[in-house]
Parts: sequence; structure tokens; C-alpha cells
Amino acid sequence: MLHENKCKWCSIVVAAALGIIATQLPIADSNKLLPQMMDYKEWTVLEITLENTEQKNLDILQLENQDIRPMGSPSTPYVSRIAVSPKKLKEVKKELNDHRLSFKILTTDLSRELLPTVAASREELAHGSSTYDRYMTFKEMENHIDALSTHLPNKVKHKVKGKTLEGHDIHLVTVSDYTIDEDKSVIFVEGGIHAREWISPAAAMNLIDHLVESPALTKHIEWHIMPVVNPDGYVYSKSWDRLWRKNRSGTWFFFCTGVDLNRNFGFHWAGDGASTNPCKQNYAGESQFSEKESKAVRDAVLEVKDRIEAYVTFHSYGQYIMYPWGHTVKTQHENHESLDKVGQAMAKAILTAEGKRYKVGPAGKVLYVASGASDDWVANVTGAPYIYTIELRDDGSYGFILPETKIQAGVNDAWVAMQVIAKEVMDQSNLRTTIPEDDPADLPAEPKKRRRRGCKGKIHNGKKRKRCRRTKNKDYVINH
Ligand code: 0X9
Ligand code: ZN
Repeated sequence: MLHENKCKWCSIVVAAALGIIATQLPIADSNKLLPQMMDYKEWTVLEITLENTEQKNLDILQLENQDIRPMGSPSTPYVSRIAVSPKKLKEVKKELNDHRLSFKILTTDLSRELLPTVAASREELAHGSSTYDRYMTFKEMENHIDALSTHLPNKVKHKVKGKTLEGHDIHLVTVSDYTIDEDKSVIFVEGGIHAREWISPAAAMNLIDHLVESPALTKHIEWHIMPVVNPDGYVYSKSWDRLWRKNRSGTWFFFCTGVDLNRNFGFHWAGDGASTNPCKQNYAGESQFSEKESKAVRDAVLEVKDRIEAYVTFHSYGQYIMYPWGHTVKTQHENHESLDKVGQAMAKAILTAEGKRYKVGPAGKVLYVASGASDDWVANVTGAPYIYTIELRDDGSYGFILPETKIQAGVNDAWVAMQVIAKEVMDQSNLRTTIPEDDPADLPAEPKKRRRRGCKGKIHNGKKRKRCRRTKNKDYVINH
């Protein structure tokens, strides 16, 4: 693979000579010295039909600059969307025609699409409370986490796993019934790794809110939740550029900012579907785990590595429930049958509860190949049985710009899916509890036939996973 950083300074000089610097300037209007909120007035969104993966990787669809914003793929992988400034529209259309790519215009003023994301009310949240009627600010989420851990010390604990370049804390929230002292199975959840996917941190925060009221799901499971892995990106997306995806790290190419944190993990790092070009949306970074945010996730995962039974990362959009592998389509995950079975069960539960269809399958196949993502790294390093990337709503109508009126239903998709996984983890670990009818988790009352898979001593990376420590709880059937 080509590593552009081999001759950093030559690249800068060449770039300057080619006069492309102007197109990469982070300031929309060269008369202004300070950055301004991108309002996307009269930006056109084009939906381009692709015939193969090579076309998907065309620079015009991947390169991010002041006049072009790649906007992902809706439900079909062979469609790609880009937003183009009025200034560049003619040129982009010509380039697409030159490549014989057909496209349709979805909107001629993207700023109008951004309007429904503005809440009816901008009232300050009462300190420490949460809302799903609008997208919370990072500070509001932090206040809420702080309030929960202060008021419910036997249920919610809170640690800071790292600090970003801009000084934001990377939070880890654990939720469990801490009055029960045992070595519990861990379900690890990560949100907000991509800045513009606002429904993701909302889903993680909403999960925390549900869990503090779900005794059956916290008795024998310890939930480890990192709701906003990329706070710098989230804050930037809220204040400056709604469509920002990466973190806010400087790169060797001064004019292009940000690493795609979901390409920075140390498994097949910088392989297929990741770029070494810092101006691309899927820039993998200088080296694996070069970023404070991915390091924070790595450290938090490694601390509980042998206890993780499930790992879920929330993204948007497209409505997919995906499992490893994502870095290749050539090999299937050894556990693909049960991954698919539980994935289908999640999709079915969402369809029943919320009426939305989620497509299930291996990430590389159902969406696209992408290397260095957190899901594959966790699957490889922990050998945990259930690993999923859930692309939440919507199916592409609004894409990343999911209106605030749709948050409640969107986060509920995630909650419904997480209950299915929790039930599966409890079944597999032989830790199901009997759920009373009025429990908010609303799981079936009778525990299923018990299976103990924990002590089989699964070989992973040449080592046996230690799954036997929980056997002391083998006979738990608890009525509240
Ligand atoms: O590209 C990504 O990182 C994810 N899609 S998104 O539109 N939210 O950016 C998908 C990642 C799926 N996992 C792997 N391919 N490993
Ligand atoms: Zn994402």
C-alpha cells in the first residue's frame, strides 16, 4: 500500500504548486479569518449509482474538501452520496459524466434538510437530566453521567479513560448491580466514534437510562458503555460542520484535519477500505492506535478482555446489523452462524417493536470492506462471541441528518436490540434471571434451557479464554 507520508514536505510543495491548497482551506470564505458554521446553503446532494467497488473508491466520492462532503451510502452499497457546493457543482457533474457515472439530484439546498434537526425548544436541560427530544450537547451528556453516578453509586460508576487533543474527557460508564459482588459477564457498548452520527451517542445514553431501571439486566451483567468516543468531533459537528466525521487531529498535511477513528484500530490497520491520505474521510491515521480516542477504547476493552461476551458499536445510517469480518469478504468469522442468528433475532425484535427493517450480515458483505475498525479488532483480541456494528436509522431519507423528531424511535431500535443480546449473553452464560412481568426490560419470564458454554475453554489466539469464573452463580434463578 502506498504510504503518502514518506515524503511529507514534498507533498506539501507539490500540492501548493498544483494550486489545490485553496480547495482544502478550512475556511469557507477567504475574506473571513475565523472559521464559520457551514450552513450548506445551496449545496446540492447527488446520489451516484456505482457499478463496482473501484468506482466507490474514486477520489471524487471520497475526498473531502471545502466544496465536497461525502455523505455515505444508503441501503444499497452501490450508491454513494456527496454534497457539493454551488461553486463546484458544474465541475463535479462533468467529472461524473467523464467517468460515465449516472446520478440523480436529491436536493439543491442542503441547508433546508438541516432545518428539521433543529429542536422546537432550545431550553436548557435541568442539570443532570437527559432528553431524547433533541440531540444533547456533550456537556449535557457529561452532566447526566455525573448525576447518575453521584445519585446511584450502587448502580452507575464513571471513569475517564482518556483526554482528547481539545481537552474533552473520554468517558466510560459502567452500569451493574454493584450490591452483587461477582465476576460478571461484560457487555461493552461504544457510541459516537463518528462525529456526525448523532443518533449513536443518543442511543448509548438512552441505553444507560434504561439500564439503571432494569434490575434483571444488571444483576449478572456489567455494562461498560463509552457513549461519546469522539467528543472533539461531536462538538465540532454541533458547532461548525454538521457533516464532520473524523476526530480533530492535525495530520501531516496541514490543510486536512482528522483521523477516521474507525480505521485506526490495530487489526488489518490501513488495509482495504482505509486510506493513508489525510484528506480522505477514511484516513487511517499515522499508525495503528495513533489517536487518543482509539487508545482509550483499546485500554477500556483490554481491562475486561476475558469477561466481554458482547461488543456493540452504534453508528448511522442505513439500518444494518453487521458482524465481523469487515476487513475482508474472503473469510467468514468462525462464529458466523450464531452471530447471524442473534443478529436476525435483533432485527426481528426491532421490526416487531418499531416497524423498521434492519439488514443482517457480515460487515464487508452487507455494506463495504473497511479495515482497522473497532469491531474487527475487538473480535480478534477478545474472541468474544457477539460483536456487532449497528447502523441505526434511517434508511437514507435523511441519512446522517436524522431529525430530532425521530430520535426517540431511533434510540428505541438500539434498546430493543440490546435486550436481545443481553438475553442471549445471560442464556449462554447460564445467568438468566426470572424477569417479573412489570420489569421494563420486558423479557420472557421463563429462563430457557440452560447451556453452559463458558467452561469449554474456547481456544483463541492460541490461548484458552477464561470463561469459568462465573460458575459460582450457576444456579441463579432470581425472583425480584
Ligand atoms: O465505515 C464505517 O466505519 C462504518 N459505516 S459508517 O457509515 N457509519 O461510517 C461501518 C463499519 C463496519 N465495520 C467494518 N467494516 N469492520
Ligand atoms: Zn459510523
